[in-house]
Amino acid sequence: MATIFEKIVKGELPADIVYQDDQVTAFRDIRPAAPTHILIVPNKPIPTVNDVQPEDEPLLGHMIYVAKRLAEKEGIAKDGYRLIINCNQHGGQEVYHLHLHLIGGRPLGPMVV
Ligand code: DGP
Repeated sequence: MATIFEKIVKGELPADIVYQDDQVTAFRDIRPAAPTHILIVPNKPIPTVNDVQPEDEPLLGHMIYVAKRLAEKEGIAKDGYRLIINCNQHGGQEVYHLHLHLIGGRPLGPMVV
């Protein structure tokens, strides 16, 4: 069954999309943890980091590169930001379509686990 994020990628559910290309879609998190909170998701549905295959390596690099460019566009690159990928239950993953959180726009403090 398609996840919420797969439906957003396909345009079947609304989202505040800030970037899209043939590999990834980036949209604002519905429950922002900071002034900037964007999710960068692969267009193809990879459930978790555990499901990443060798052929996905360029895609994961692209996700980080898109995050870097969006951080610049959001004006948070210089002060800094945090990139997070949660995996499975202990990692606090809620949506089982791989996604990279780009969070910034305020001091985030030490990482709390
Ligand atoms: P995670 O815990 O890493 O799986 O994060 C899932 C994030 O997705 C969480 O911060 C809230 C966000 N989210 C959940 N449902 C939706 C939705 O329908 N739209 C958007 N834009 N974000 C969502």
